[in-house]
Amino acid sequence: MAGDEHERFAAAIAASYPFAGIPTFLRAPYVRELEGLEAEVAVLGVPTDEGSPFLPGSRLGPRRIREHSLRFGDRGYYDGRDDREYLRLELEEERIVDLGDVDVRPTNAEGTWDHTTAAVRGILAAGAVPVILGGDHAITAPVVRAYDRPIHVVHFDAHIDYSPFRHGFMYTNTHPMRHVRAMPHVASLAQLGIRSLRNGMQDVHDSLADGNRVVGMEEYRDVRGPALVERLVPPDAPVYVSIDIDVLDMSLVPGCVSAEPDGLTYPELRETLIALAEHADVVGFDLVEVNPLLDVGTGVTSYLAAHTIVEFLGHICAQPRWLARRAERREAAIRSGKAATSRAQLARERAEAGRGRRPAGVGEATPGAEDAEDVR
Ligand SMILES: [Mn+2]
Repeated sequence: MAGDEHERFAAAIAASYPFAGIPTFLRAPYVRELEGLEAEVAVLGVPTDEGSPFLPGSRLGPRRIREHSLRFGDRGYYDGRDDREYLRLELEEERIVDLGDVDVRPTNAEGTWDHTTAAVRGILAAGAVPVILGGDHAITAPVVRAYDRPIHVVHFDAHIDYSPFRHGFMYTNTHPMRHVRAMPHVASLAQLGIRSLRNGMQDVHDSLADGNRVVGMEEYRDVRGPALVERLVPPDAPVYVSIDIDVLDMSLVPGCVSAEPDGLTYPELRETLIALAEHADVVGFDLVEVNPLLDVGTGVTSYLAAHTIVEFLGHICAQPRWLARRAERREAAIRSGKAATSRAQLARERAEAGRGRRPAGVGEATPGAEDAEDVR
């Protein structure tokens, strides 16, 4: 194909609207190969709900969250509160990639866990930060065990998720934090938003006896934000964050099997996530327990999950420590002769190679770009 013919073709099949195209998270490139990965963020789905003793369906969470992420488009987002754009450069320069999903092993929880741990280890070895889409909450245990250095874990949930291991019953979404606490590299565990009347007294007492910090709604609302985060983790410490969507109030999450009353409002969750991004070094996070089978027609629960991930990720990537690390990586790449290419260069190269990706470069006029901005 000649140059302009190719460009017309690429523009003709570009997906501008959220209902079109193949849904990767924020339309990040779908990558299957970790070798030579330059990306800083790797999205990975763990589509299993075999740890759900009540209603199944959260295995469909990763797919639906990706679909709703497309409503933010592929150019990041603008926040009028501080009059700035988030994630734009990260997407333009393909610093975020989507690795697709872990290969789950139906009826073989240990097999699924092994694949999950192996996938996350690969992401960490490639120097990227994993962003994990659940799945039910059981998946947090095989994700956290993939880290090979000391980390702190901050857990948002209505439930304590600290059931004892009995008769081989240990792979459910009521167990992950007991696994996490037992891992030698987990320096501390803080559990926030814990409030369900179905939490067992013994489970809560066990968590406290193991030295975990359990923050109920009263303390959460009294302290909140930066002051709360300072109580939980040391400044600049590596922190893994696990977000059960049921930490939010029941009224916000119809598509969640374990929704509970008296939960966080979105601003209450948001301010603590942003405080964590600023105060600590977030080295990975997951969002779990979205169940599209139970959701209302608009998919608000999946939308809210995508919204939470996008906003948290936006603030993580905006931190000075993150920008400094990026500069270091770039310099190292230049020194080793493997300098990262800009998206504009990549697009041109791809267009020349005839591989059909939309040739939308930084600051370049693209046919249909005005329409593409309006993706909500
Ligand atoms: Mn949970």
